[in-house]
Amino acid sequence: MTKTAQTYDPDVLAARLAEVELIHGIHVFQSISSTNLVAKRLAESGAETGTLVLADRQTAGRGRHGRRWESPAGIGLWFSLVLRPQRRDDRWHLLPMLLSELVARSLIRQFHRPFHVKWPNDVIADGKKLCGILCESSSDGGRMEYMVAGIGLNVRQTPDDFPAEFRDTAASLRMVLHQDIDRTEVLVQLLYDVSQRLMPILHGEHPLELSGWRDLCADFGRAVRVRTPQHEWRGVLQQISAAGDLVIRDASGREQIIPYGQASLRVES
Ligand code: BT5
Repeated sequence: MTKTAQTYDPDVLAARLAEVELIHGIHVFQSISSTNLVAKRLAESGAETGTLVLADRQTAGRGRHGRRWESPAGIGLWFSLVLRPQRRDDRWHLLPMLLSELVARSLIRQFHRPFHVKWPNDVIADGKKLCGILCESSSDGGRMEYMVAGIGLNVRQTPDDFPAEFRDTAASLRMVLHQDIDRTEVLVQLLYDVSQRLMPILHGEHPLELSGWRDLCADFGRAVRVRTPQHEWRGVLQQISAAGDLVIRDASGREQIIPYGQASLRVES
């Protein structure tokens, strides 16, 4: 399969996203450092909820804990949203989990095949990472000022487009669906679906909860390795607590609870 060039047309995007309640203001870039960085700057200068920052390419795309997010031109969806929750909620730190569920559900609706979530911030297809989410927030005296939700979704890559280090662990929609995909169409549908579920939560009408996330996680009962900078655990994944913590049973039968935050999870079998 060859790849025809796909660029974003800001007018088409504005017209297609006009019906999406969440979206207020669209900033499209050909190449920027990181959509999260630009969205944070916009938020600092007052950008409202639903400001969308979209880049064809990121030169310094970021993952969690300073890791790199590969974001070449023409083949992925790299975007960030500014969100300003209207209600205090001590569960906003779970936004990456919620968003991974919403992305997976939207892809299931669009493409009628399974997609899964992996703790804490990934969407998985055929056991490989398809999408990663990075949320950053700013608060003032305990009050959440804004959050920036960054989503990176691989759309049109072939295996050769990924760097060798994660060629075996990364996937794109094209690789799992065996067809080329229109990025703009996926984005519009995705934002529509995210908006439907997120607006009532942002308005405080619905709680942020994880039951729907659990239904899409295929890792319960599997052997896992969990790492933090200080420690490593091995065990079988039992559950995710309401607070988003991992609950694993280790070889001696003891339950270990690993807080949501610094940890990375690897599924071993
Ligand atoms: C993430 O971090 O998964 C969060 C990624 C968020 C990216 C979006 S793109 C728009 C917005 N702007 C940004 O600057 N970032 C957000 P983490 O769980 O730390 O995973 C990072 C790891 O995934 C890397 O260390 C690589 O091993 C792997 N990786 C990097 N690029 C990838 C890609 N395109 N596809 C699959 N895996 C990748």
